[in-house]
Amino acid sequence: MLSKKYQKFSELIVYQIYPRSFYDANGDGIGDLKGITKKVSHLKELGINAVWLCPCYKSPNVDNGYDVSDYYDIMDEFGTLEDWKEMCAILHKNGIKVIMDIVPNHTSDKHKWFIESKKSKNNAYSDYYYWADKPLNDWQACFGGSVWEYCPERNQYYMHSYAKEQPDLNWDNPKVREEICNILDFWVNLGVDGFRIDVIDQISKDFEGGRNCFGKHLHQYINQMFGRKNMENIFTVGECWANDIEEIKRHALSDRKELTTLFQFDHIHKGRYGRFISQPFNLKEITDDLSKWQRLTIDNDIIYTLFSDNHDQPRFLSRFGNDAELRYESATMFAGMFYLLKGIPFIYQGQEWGMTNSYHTDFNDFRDVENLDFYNENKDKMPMSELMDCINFGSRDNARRPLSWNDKTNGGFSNVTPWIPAYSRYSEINLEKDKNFKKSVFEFYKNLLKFRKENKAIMHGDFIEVAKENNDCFVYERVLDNDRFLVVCNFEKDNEIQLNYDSAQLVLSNYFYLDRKVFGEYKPFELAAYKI
Ligand code: TEU
Ligand code: CA
Repeated sequence: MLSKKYQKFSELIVYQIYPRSFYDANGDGIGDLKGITKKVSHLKELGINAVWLCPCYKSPNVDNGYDVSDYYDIMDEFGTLEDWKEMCAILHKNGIKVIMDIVPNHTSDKHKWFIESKKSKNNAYSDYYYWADKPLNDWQACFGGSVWEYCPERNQYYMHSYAKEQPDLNWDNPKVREEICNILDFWVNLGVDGFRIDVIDQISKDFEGGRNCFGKHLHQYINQMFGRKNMENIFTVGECWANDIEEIKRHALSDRKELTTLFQFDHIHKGRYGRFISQPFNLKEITDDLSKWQRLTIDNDIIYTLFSDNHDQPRFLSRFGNDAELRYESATMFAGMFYLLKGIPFIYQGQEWGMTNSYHTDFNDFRDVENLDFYNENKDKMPMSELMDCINFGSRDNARRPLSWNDKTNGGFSNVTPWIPAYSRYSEINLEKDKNFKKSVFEFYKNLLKFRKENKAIMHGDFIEVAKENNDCFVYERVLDNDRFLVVCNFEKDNEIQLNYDSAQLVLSNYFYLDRKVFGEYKPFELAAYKI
């Protein structure tokens, strides 16, 4: 049974904001903090109670803010610390908690620590990063090439798990740990309610075991950050690629003095090979992952995170659903499929009105550092049209196109040319239009979240999968004492579900049924929830 404090955390419904693409309030083509402040009423209407802000610290933006050059200040394009305080106060006034994204594994190469560190082998910052006379291994960096980069000033190599402009901090240096703790305290003192921690598993490296993560000190380092008194009521979600429950328990959650929860990515890898090459898939593979992790987290008393999308993934709806004639049906079915499970819902901006992938034929329309890498590696190996298909399929920019608030210039995001070309379908798919449709994705999200908040069985109940043998749907019960619900998520085909629940009453439907029996024929991407 979860402690009271954890019960409270598990009632969060988080909305993820990628500030650069959310809303441009001052007309320079870049989303900003004032833009978030302006849209608080939208968040309130949706019914979320927390926002996670992707990094908004000072940054040269090689990796859009995940390369931080000053953790104590706001990036110029986004505004000032005063703007942040104003935004935070307004969110709080509306009952919305603020979760900051902290990047402890690496800094920007323009951070003063690195600028100093690379000057010599014996200065105050020389051990803030990993330095070696020659590459210590053949590990590959996430955005291409070796993790080891030569630096002429020191005549040594430094390590970078991501772009070469993102040197990894040396967490084995106690001074580094202290610096990060000071940064966390600074933001806690300003009133933040939680942190999303970027690649938490990588702050301790397992050099002997040959893994760039889950080193032997991870437990200690996380505890040093979050096991402190002032962190007691701070919500923390770690980003980490663990797929072994024992590892998660051992490293991240033991005694609950470390992280509240972490993201688990198994389901996100399906249907592709690497990032840019698509593979056939069956939705059952994904729901099998969800089902497996429901069981594991519930049995081990761990809070799970429910998400289909984030800023690193193409739109789930386009990858796994039908983003053409059944767009409404798949957007809403997926919402029900994830957010009626046990765990903390995370909604990524634009999901709530069914934004899809964006289609572009010119490589100049893309911005992400990761695309460039793939492009350079493959431009002589594949025909251009095939290369562009891969990039359109897998690019993180799919999630980073400016939000389509209405059908005006650039989807109402900004009057001027945005930092990245607008979402290709904004005149057809935008919030204003969506709200005027009978089939409104936004309306469905509102009802769904309201339903979730009103029913303890959905927030806290057990999960029992049923009709497992039917490969074309995902059906589960949510149960808390006498309170019982049945959720039917039908996949893309018409499908007969042979289950009898005699007194079941329909409570949610994306096909506008007022009543229907559990037993029977379900339509493509139909979602039906019943009180049983
Ligand atoms: O992502 C870390 C991560 O696990 C990568 O695999 C990431 O998913 C990337 O998309 C690889 O294809 C985090 C952030 O979420 C991401 O935006 C950053 O680029 C990265 O860390 C480096 O800070
Ligand atoms: Ca702006």
